[in-house]
Amino acid sequence: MKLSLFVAIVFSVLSPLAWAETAKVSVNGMVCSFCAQGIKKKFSEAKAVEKCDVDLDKKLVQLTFKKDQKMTDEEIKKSIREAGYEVRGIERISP
Ligand SMILES: [Cu+2]
Repeated sequence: MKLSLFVAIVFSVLSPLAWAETAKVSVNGMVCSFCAQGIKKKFSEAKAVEKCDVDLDKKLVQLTFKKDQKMTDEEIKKSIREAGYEVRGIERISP
């Protein structure tokens, strides 16, 4: 009984996150925190993006989309290109 209550609470807390689709975008040419800031700023203007995390070590931009919203590969590539960088690959993680 206690365990099932615990599980129910955990799921109710995590479920909004579980719905969100994320994309891991590997980006060429991103080397310093200024690059990261530029890319974050670019995606802060994108309606569908809830959160944008940049990992400089792995050269990864992780985009978390709002519920029922996402960007196509082309839209992501366009935004990265406009920020001055090149996309190497996009990996989608669906709930
Ligand atoms: Cu830089």
